[in-house]
Parts: sequence; C-alpha cells; structure tokens
Amino acid sequence: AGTYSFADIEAKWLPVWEQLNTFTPVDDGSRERRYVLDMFPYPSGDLHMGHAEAFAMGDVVARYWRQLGYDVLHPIGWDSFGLPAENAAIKHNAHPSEWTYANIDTQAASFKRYAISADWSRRLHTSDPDYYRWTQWLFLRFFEKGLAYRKDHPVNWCPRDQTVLANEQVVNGACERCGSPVTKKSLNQWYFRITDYADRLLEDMEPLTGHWPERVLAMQRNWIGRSEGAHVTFTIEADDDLPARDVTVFTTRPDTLHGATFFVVAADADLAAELVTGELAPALNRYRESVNALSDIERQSTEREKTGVFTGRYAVNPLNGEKLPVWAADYVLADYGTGAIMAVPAHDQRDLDFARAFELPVRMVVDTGEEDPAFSGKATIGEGTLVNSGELNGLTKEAAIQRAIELVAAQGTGERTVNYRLRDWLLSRQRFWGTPIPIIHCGACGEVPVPDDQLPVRLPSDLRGEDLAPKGTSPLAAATEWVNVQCPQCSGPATRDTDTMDTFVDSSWYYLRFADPQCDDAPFDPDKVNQWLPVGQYVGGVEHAILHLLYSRFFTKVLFDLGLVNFTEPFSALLNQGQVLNGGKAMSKSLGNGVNLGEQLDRYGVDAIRLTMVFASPPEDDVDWADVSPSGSAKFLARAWRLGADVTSAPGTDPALGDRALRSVTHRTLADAAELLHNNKFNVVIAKLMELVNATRKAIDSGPGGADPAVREAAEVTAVILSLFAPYTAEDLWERLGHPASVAAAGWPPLDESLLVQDTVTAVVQVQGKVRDRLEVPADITEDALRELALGSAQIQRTLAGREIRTVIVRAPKLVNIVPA
Ligand code: ANZ
Ligand code: ZN
Repeated sequence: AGTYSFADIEAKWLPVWEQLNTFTPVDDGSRERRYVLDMFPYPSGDLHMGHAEAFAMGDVVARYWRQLGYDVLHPIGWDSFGLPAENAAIKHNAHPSEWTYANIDTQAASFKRYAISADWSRRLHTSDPDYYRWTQWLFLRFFEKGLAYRKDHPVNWCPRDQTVLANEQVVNGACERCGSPVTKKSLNQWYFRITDYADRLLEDMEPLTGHWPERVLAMQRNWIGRSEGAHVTFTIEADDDLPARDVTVFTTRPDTLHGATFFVVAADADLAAELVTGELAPALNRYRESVNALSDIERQSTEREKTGVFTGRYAVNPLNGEKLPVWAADYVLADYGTGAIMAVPAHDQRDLDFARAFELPVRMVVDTGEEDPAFSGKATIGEGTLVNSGELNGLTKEAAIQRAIELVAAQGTGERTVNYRLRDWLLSRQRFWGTPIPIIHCGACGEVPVPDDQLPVRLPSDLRGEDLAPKGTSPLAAATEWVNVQCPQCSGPATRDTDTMDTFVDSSWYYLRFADPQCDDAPFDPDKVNQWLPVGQYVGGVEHAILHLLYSRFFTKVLFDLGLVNFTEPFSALLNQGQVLNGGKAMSKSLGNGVNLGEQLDRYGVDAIRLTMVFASPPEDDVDWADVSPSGSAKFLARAWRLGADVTSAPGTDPALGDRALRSVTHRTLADAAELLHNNKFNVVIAKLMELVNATRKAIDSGPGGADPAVREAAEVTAVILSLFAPYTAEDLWERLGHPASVAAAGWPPLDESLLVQDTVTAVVQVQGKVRDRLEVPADITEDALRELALGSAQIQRTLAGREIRTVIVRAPKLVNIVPA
C-alpha cells in the first residue's frame, strides 16, 4: 500500500497540473459562468498565514463550483503600487519596481505550491504600464464627468513621511505607517466626487442583505452616515468694523431651537478667523495651533475636557430673536455639516460639557420626565413634550421637529435637509510609486487631460533611491524632463501633474480587468465584463470592510452611468474570513508570536495546512494556531489516502450492487456537503467527510470488504469532496482509484435521493397490554423519542382519558406498553 508522503505527492502533481492548465475557464458560453475572487494581495514579502487562510477559503468555493460544472473564473493578480516599495527603494538605493516584482515572483511561486486553482493566464499587476494606462483612462472619464476635481483643503499631513494621509490612515492621531503625530496642512488636492453617490451607495445595499456580512453593511452605512435634519440660518450681528453676516448650521434637532444658548464654529475653519474680533484674534490663533495637532477622533472624544475661545460675536436665533455668544471650539468639525452648530446643552452632551466648562446657560426644552440637565449634568435625548418653546410648547419631539422646520421655512431662514458623513475621496498622493495623474497644467488652458492616445503617462525611469525621499512635494517634481511638456491644447509650455493616485484607485476596478486582462484598446470589453460579473463570491478580510468595498461600489456605479457595465454592484456575495491568531493574539513582530507559513508547509505539507485552516472554525471566525493540529489533519489525509489501496473492484463497477448501509452514509454525506458548501460551512463539510472515511474503513475491515462496489463509491466521493480542501492528496487518491487526472474536473457525484430515505418499522403501542395504536418510526429511533411519540398520539390520549400513568415500558423500535395508575 505504501506510506503517505506529502512531499512525494506534491512533487508528483505540481508539474502535471501546470501541464493540464485545468483552471482557465473555457469562456465560450457553453457553460454557465461563475466568478470567485479573493482580494488580491499586496506584495509585501512572501505569503503569510493570513493569505493561506483567505485563499484556502476562496479556493474551496472555486473548486466546488467547478465540480458542479460551472465555467469558473478564479483569477490572481497583485495590488503592486504603494508606499512600502518606495520606502524599501530609498533604503536600498533601488527602484521600487525591483522590490515589488521580486516579491511578486516569490508570492507567485508560493501560490502555485499552495495549489490555488487560479487562472494564471489572467495574472495582472496594477503597477504594470498596461494596467495603469487604463487606471489613467478611467480617471479621465471621471474628470470629464466632473467627478474628479481639485480643491484646497486642510488635509492630514504626516511630517515624517511628508505626505498627505487619508482619514483612515490616521490611527489615534498618528500616521498609520510611521507613528508620527499627524498635523493639518492646506493643499491643493485631487478628489473623486463620491458624495454624489451617497444615496445610491446606501440604497443599493438592500439586495446585498443576507449575502454580505451584516456588520460590513452596518460599517458602510455608518461611514456614509446619512442624517435627516435641517439647515437653519442665524445672523451674526455686526461688530464695529466687522459687518453682519449669515451663518447656517446643520441640526438634526430643529425642535430644540429655543434651547440654543450659544453658537459654535469649528475653530480651524476659515469662518472662525473671519468672525473673530480684533482683540480676540491672537487667542484664537494660539488655540487653532493647538487644535491642528489633534486627530478628528480625539476632537470628538466625549472623554476629553472641552476647550474653546469666545469670538466676541453674537448670533441671532431666527425663531425667538435671542442673542447667542459665538464660540470657536474643536469639538465642532470643519468638514461636517456646515462647520457651525447651534448649541443646545440641555439635549446634547457635548454642548452640555462645554456649557459647564465655560459657565454658559442650560435651558431644557424637551421634558422627558428625567431630571433637568442643568442640575444632573446629563443631557436628555429621548422622547418628551416641548416646554419653554413658544408655540412649540406641548408638541411631541417628532411633531416639534416638523413644526420648527415649517416655521423657519416660512421665514426663509431654514429648510429640511439630509446630511452625510461621507466626504469626497481624496485621491492624490505626493509619492512616486503610484499611477501618475494624467493631467497637464497649462498657464493658458488650465487643467488639460492627457489625450487618450498618449496614455499611459509612464513613471519616469531615472528616479531611484534618495530621489524618492519625501520632500513635501511629489518626488516626480524632480524629474524635470518628464515634468515639462507642451500643452496638448495650445502647444505652449506646460507641466505635468506630479501627484500619483491613492492605490485604492488601482484596486477599485481590477476585478473588472480580470474579465478581459489583455484588452489593449479599452480597460475591458463591456461584453466580457457583463458576462462574468458581478463577482459571485468575493473573499477577503474585514479590514477592507469600508474603503476598498465602498470605492469599488462607487466605481461600478460610475461605470454603469458611463454605459461601460450593465450592473451597479460589483460583488454579489462577500465572505470575510477571520484572522489567524497565535495564542489568542494577532501575530506580530513585537509579540514574537509569528508563524512562518513556509516552515509550516515544509513540516506538514500543503494539504494539511489548507485542511487545518478550513477545519479549525467557521470561515468567518478567527483561527488560533496555538489550538489547531496540523499533524491531526495530516493523519486524516493519510487515512483517506489509504482507502485507495483497499478498493479492489474495478473502476466503473455499478455501486447499486453494493452495501446499502455504506451507500446511505455516502449519499447522506454528499447531500449534507452540498448544503453546507452552499452556506459556507466548510469546516462542517470536513467533519462529515471524516465520518465517511471512518465508515468506509469499517466497511473494508469488518464489513462487506474492499471488493464491495459501495466501498469504491465511498472512496471516489471522498476523493471529490477532498479535492476542494486537499487537492494533492485527493488527486493521488483519485489516481490510485484508477482514474486519469484530474480529480478537479471529476464533477460532483450524482446524488441518489432514494438512499437518503431512512428505513422505518411499525411500532405497536399498548395500553395495559391491549394494542391501541401503530406508529411508523425510523428503525434507529431512540427509546426517549419513541416514548414521546407514543404518549403524544391522539389515539393513546383518548384511551388514557386523563388517567395518571404509572409506568411506560419502551422496547425501541417496536413496542411501547403504557400502564395507567
Ligand atoms: C442642535 C442639536 C440639539 C443637535 C440636540 C443635537 C442634539 P449627526 O446625527 O451625527 O448628523 N453637529 C452638526 N454639525 C457638526 C459639526 N460640524 N461638528 C460637530 N457636531 C456637529 O449629528 C448632527 C448633530 O451634531 C447636529 O444636531 C449638531 O447638533 C451636531 F439636542 O444641533 B445638533
Ligand atoms: Zn495650453
């Protein structure tokens, strides 16, 4: 029989599979198409345990769908622009491409060894000119539609990396990459107008419900942050030489207008500087400097003591004419709503904290039955009745909101509005290793798009090492020959835009390119994309729950509007695999608990590691590597593999002639596996498969024996199901069973439903020895279940007519005797 050697099996099959090229879809419409995609990797080094888990999950789905007969697209590529390559290049006086493509080669070899059933012919890298050419082309379409634009804006700035950071790259006020405290700086930046799509991004989530993790949908909803409320305009009174002016606030609680006791503008907004009176200006300036050093999260924290400065101005409440002091404070954000608020300390905790810090009045206007916030220090936010509010008095909160909006609308000082937390997407980066922005700046013509036939705008090849070091401007600015060009419109002297795009732009459309990766006159042929997409199953980490998915959804909608795709959501189903932990904690250098994937593969073999990843827990849950047993997985694989030696009937033998009990187990396993796979319960499939292997072993050793056709059937089903999880072992078992390669194309075995029906027998129910009922019950019914069925029978209840029962004698499955008291 030989012994199971994973190393021999891997060495034997890997080259065979390369030859067979089993995983390129036929793509001719002869079979229904399905697309399964793992979030493409960043080439940070070799593959790690996290990749091993995610890709094992995606591969189960791809291999299962292939067994079902679908034409499956399961591509692979790399998200290969980004900062780490640039930092490595600076450190080693190299070009970022050297580090990037070396890592890609390493990862590609590991993916092949790991037996990912990918279509390698569609491989792409976002840093290849024939990919980023189309990223630029798409940018220009956005630009033409007014969806890409520039504006000055205070941005998060990392003083050490000398670059702009997106909000989510700021973690607790520090740069995600280098840990330096982040500051603010006003720069001219490129944006995508994603806010135009806020409503559609929300509404289109409806059909994803049930197919995407609920928490991801909730995170998207929160990020978009739709709030219904009103704009209300207050007049700021003139002060000496400063004229009167109107300032609008956004409020979700117009019912509380009479409770406004002061007014706050964002300290870092231009408005604050414009409003402040001469003698208070120095204090404001000092305050603004301290504010710029804080992150938005710190600013909004309810824990932090409230700070602020008085501007010397007063705002007039449009409903009651009251004069409210105008403050500048950091708890009001410049880029949310209008950057100004009416403060209602009785019903907003942040306002109340501020009022208490600066001894401002508190006036309750909604009586909720709780203690007056002026005394309790706790703002009340619940339902209640309006008080101290003129003609709103006596109304409920909801009615007062509506009434207050009517009142301000009638005055022309306000209107109903919807506000979003979502901001436009800041996409420009002052870095080298990214997609150059294909715009030329001309003194006469302004922003001029690079003509399509001049794309790609390639990165200059002569910059390397120190040239790429951050200097506050993009390193591209140093490539003078590259920068200085003729204006495509007027032929006058002009300069290229020297920023590159956020790498999230590259990854917002790669799943489309996979449908047609060699296309060289467009980003893709719309027909091909419409044939393959939306992606049927997307697999990736929850760390991408917000931005990557939101941006991809936005891109898809814009491309839909451009007529380039005929769907509006790119990913029909999403699976977030858990993390691989070690000792209950995420693996990290500082904890020293990292597990090296390569070493694990050398020690236990690819199949044992893949099987362990999938078997350890439901796919969404974390896997703690300290709790799993790859050697246990290896033992199971050997056990399954050994079945191959003991099957002595010829291939093609009719299983119908075989042992019925084993056949029942086989077909029950098949039916359960299909259902479980459909619901992503991969770990349970493996548990069922283990039972099948045990039952088969028993049939060989102490049952009908290895010559029984049912044993062959069981072993073949084992090979096919195993092929989803442990492709090398399954392939070898398949060969030992006398079949040519590849088990990956064997097809899902047909299910014989008749074998799922359990055998039944007739149970007799007696009362005091007299037969009173007969029940059809499963042959393997337990005593308890049979007792319950008997006592529950209507016939028996009638016979007992309410009498107490002394004893019930049960002889499963055939007899129950009930003795009344
Ligand atoms: C008066 C008021 C009274 C408010 C009350 C709340 C309760 P969401 O739901 O998150 O949209 N706000 C508006 N703009 C702000 C800014 N730039 N920075 C900080 N806070 C801001 O929150 C909307 C509410 O947050 C608004 O409604 C406003 O305070 C505040 F009893 O107006 B409210
Ligand atoms: Zn020009």
